[in-house]
Amino acid sequence: MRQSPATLWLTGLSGAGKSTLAYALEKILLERGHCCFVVDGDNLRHHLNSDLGFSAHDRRENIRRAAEVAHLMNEAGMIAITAFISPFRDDRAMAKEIIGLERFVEVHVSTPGIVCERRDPKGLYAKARRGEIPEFTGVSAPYEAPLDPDLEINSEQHTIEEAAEKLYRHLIGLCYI
Ligand code: GGZ
Repeated sequence: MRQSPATLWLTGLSGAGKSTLAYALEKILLERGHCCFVVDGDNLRHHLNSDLGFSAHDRRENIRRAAEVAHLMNEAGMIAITAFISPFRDDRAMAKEIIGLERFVEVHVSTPGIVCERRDPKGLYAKARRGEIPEFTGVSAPYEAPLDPDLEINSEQHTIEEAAEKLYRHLIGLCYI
């Protein structure tokens, strides 16, 4: 199947639906014969990046390593789908440089904070509000939304299948697949 490598960089708050969307898109791509791989923040933090915390410095290193992994995937010809909060514009700009301007597609999963907090699937927002998790994005640490993302998806306004299909069509529109 013809494809050119790209990295779909999903950024958004905890609970915005980044990972769910990433795996839904992976499923579509695999079913349609494309070669792809999900690089997930929660996952990487249990393994490759288990030495890192959530200070601005550690988040930057987290993003740097994630971008290097995505770059390797792209070099191997795969489409990479990353799911990281990646809250700082500068860090996302660094990721774009590592991956390459022509391969980097920034997707803002823009589910509002209030919705993410209401969902709170792991109870992390509640813990953060009680002061049990320091520097929690959206509560006690900043999230800098992209100013000009390639694509914006609010998981409140679409089903996951619709949102994944929208990403798939976007890849077609950009001639990656
Ligand atoms: C934000 C945190 C924090 C703090 C733990 N701030 O929704 P989750 O739970 O399953 O995924 C989140 C994950 C964020 O990791 P990232 O690698 O994406 O973060 S970053 O890009 O900012 O480096 C969340 C959990 O870790 N988590 N503590 N303080 N999210």
